[in-house]
Amino acid sequence: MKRLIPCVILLLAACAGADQVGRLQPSGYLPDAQALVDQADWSVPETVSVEMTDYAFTPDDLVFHRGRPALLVLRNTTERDHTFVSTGFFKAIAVRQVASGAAVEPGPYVEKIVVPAGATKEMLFVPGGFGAWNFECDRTGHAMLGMKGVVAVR
Ligand SMILES: [Cu+2]
Repeated sequence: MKRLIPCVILLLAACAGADQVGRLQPSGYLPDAQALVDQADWSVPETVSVEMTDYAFTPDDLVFHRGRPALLVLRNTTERDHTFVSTGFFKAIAVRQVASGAAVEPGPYVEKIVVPAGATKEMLFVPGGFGAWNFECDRTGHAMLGMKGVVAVR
């Protein structure tokens, strides 16, 4: 019975159709994320727009720059929900906020972005570390069908 409980919790998390954005620092994330957010100049963020379709991200090769404030726009033009997930990338960035219209979720940490059918999400962030990581939509089967890509910080 003891072994069953973590599985149930994982299952619930997988089904929850909500962003995971907030103040609590998950293990392995930037300890100074809030300071990076507070110190950044947000007047001219480096902007990358990505369209989410069935089943692709376009473009699927994203590049940002360490220390340079950035805006990632995720536009879902389909009739189903999609997500943007990249644990490695998320661990290396400090997030000011994830917004959808007037609805704003403050960071500095993000573990998952859900973009509902027809919606757009905008993430303001500053990369704190170099690297290149895979990203994907974590809906069942979507990555296998092509909904994945690579995001780099140079
Ligand atoms: Cu998807």
